[in-house]
Amino acid sequence: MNKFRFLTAGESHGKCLTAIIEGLPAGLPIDIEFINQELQRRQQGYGRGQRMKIENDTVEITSGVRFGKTLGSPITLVVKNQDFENWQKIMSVAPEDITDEKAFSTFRPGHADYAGSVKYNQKDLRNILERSSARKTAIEVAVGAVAKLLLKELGITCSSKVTQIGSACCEENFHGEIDIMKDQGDTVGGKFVVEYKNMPIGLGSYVHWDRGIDGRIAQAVMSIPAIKVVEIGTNPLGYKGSEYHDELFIKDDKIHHKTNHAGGIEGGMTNGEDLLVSAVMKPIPTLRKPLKTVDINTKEETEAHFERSDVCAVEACTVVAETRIAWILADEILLKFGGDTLDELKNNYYR
Ligand code: EPS
Repeated sequence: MNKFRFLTAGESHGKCLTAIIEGLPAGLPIDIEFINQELQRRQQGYGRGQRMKIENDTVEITSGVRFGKTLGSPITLVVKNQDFENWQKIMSVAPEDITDEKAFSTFRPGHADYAGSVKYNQKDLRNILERSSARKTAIEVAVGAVAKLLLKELGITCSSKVTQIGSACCEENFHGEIDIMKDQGDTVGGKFVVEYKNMPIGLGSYVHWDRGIDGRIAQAVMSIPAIKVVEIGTNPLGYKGSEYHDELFIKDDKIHHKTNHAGGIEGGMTNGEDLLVSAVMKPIPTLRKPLKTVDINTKEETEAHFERSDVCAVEACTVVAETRIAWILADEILLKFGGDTLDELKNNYYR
């Protein structure tokens, strides 16, 4: 069973996004400013849409923290949707408020609309869009920021960078690529890498398929909306074994690897080298110049629904990926080192 557990709730234009986290030790300092900075990072990046001008994501903590430190009890986080003010009637929970304002019936290819409408038997695709929207990644980042605070206590640090946007592999061309796509009413994806430093050895295991930390990280990153590829370390295609594998050497009584093609994971376990995770995000499927599709009501071919969206959200996605990896690392650390208090955890960790 997982040690660091949580659920999130909330629709894109509903009142708020909520999370309840369970499993953190007592005594962990909670820096709200840090959580808010992470939320701000997620809102940024060239190519974001109008929604990010409306929102100013900040967290409210309503349980589990007293005088700046965790109590060991469940922690509740709330991020308000500022845009709810404009959607109160449309997103009302009351049956008498039913309306077809903002309803839509033309599936966006590449989005959850079609499969979601069949699965949940919905004719108003708004009922699919609202929770499938990447808006929920805001509360996920807040949860990840709390996990990062635990990692920071153990000296584990994180960074990330965008390595490709569309066909542009050089940072100087990223904005140009996004501008071209915007002018064409199109969208663009890209690739990024996340790095965690000062990693402990032995998180994860080879003993069962579901205990490999590489598999857990891959799931956490792959299930971010629009992610299609996750890589750990160097993509091994085209390498010989003798070129790919990282030779070991000893210096000052410590064992190191000469290179880090493995990206810090061997045999489903962290090996003490930097953790390197890359991922590829597809272009966002909501297009100003819509693709061909079918209307769920008329069953006729038509053009896909368009509503306000981002041209490119790869930079924001790096923050989401960082924080999703933080969930897994926090969980594995608590599983391996345990402790009901931060002091107990630290004693076990540094022993
Ligand atoms: C997002 C909020 C959404 C979108 C975007 C991400 O807000 P709205 O739908 O009101 O514009 O901007 O989500 C998508 C493009 C999507 O397809 O899910 C956010 O907070 O990141």
